[in-house]
Amino acid sequence: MKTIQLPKDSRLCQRDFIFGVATASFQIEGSAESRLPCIWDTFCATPGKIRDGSNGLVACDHVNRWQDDVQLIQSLGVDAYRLSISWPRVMYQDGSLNQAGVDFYIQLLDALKALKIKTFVTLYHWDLPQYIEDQGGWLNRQTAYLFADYADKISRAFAGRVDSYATLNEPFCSSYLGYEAGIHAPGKQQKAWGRQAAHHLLLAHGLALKVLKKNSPDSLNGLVLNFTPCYAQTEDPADVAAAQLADDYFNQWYIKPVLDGEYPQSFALLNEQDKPGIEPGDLAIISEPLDFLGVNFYTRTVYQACAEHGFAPVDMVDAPKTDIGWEIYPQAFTDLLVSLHQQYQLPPVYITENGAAMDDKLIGGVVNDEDRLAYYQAHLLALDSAIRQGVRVDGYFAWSLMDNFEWAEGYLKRFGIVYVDYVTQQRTIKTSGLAYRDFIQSRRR
Ligand code: GCO
Repeated sequence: MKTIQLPKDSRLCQRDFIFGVATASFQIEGSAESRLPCIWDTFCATPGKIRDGSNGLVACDHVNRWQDDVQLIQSLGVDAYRLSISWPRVMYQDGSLNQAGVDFYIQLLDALKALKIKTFVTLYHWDLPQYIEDQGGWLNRQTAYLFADYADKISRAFAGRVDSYATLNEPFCSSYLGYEAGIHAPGKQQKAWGRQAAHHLLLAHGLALKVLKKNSPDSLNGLVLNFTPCYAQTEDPADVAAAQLADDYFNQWYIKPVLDGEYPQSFALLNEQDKPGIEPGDLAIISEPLDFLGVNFYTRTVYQACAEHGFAPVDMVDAPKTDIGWEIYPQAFTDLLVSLHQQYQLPPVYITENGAAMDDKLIGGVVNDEDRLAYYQAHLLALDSAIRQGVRVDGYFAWSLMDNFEWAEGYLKRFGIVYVDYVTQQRTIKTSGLAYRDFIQSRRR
């Protein structure tokens, strides 16, 4: 069966539940010559950082092909499209707007609106202007204020064309992967830097959210966080404690300041030199109430106790995995949403990313990605289960509309429900994309 099946009484079968597809600027746009350099251009140009040595200079050539891509989005029958704005494409170093860059997005937003496709815009999906990184990037508190200024100017320029704004996509990735683990741009590698970047990103979110509520009161304004639920390898209290510590450090660190106005208690376990600089009033700014919370989910991680670091990930060698090596464990999707619902006063939730990298092959013009379709089937059922347990979820976006630049993996990992031939730029809807389309349209009968 090459279809998606859900119980007829599922919330996901209701017409007002929003289904969409998602992308991000650096991953699809190309046309680097018409924007300022960003930290990912610098990272790609650093030997050894990107697995296939690629970059985002062309990517999916979306800036030149946006009209065809809008038709592709429409052909999938989705209710909404999630995109991100390239900060270096719309602003110059002096803080003035790059009108050509702004006009690119205005024409895109207008075209989507004309087709009655809702627009979910993320203002920061990791492509920090390099000139800001040169001034310290997210280690510099001033960057939070530069971000708020960008949010102010771009939301006024878009003037009511946007149905939803998210300030940031996944501050965990920007801070931990970019400043602590060193595997994402800008490739810095110190615990203190990761925690300080996280704080300044959360501060940037709070400052920008207040501006968006003022400039765009009719749009849903919020934040997108990724969660990788942490499970204990055994019921041994040491393993359970390890999983809880990891959950604090990788997940709760970002949501608790935003929803509760405080860091997790494990903040106190940080060495003094690793604690971020926090100024009076910061947590009040960060916890500006959200209209919605975007949740990105892919997989889980299992942990065991570890004397040196407090927790150590366990490789689930026999578990089913995607092509990027992430365990396929849909129960964690249900568990995550139910646990967030139990821990916090959640605003309405949108699943802003869910999907899988698979080893796709284009054969005779067809990509028969039944493995990805099975992933979507299992995770939509898992989402249905969480909703039946009381979690309010109003929408779901497949990551991704099309294969694209997968950060440190370059173009080696394909997440799209549409296949991209990077030589010809030909788009081909995969079996999973056809099934996603057919399911979405079946709700309209
Ligand atoms: C993320 C990013 C996406 C990734 C996707 C697959 O969640 O990491 O938002 O840009 O491409 O998640 O890793």
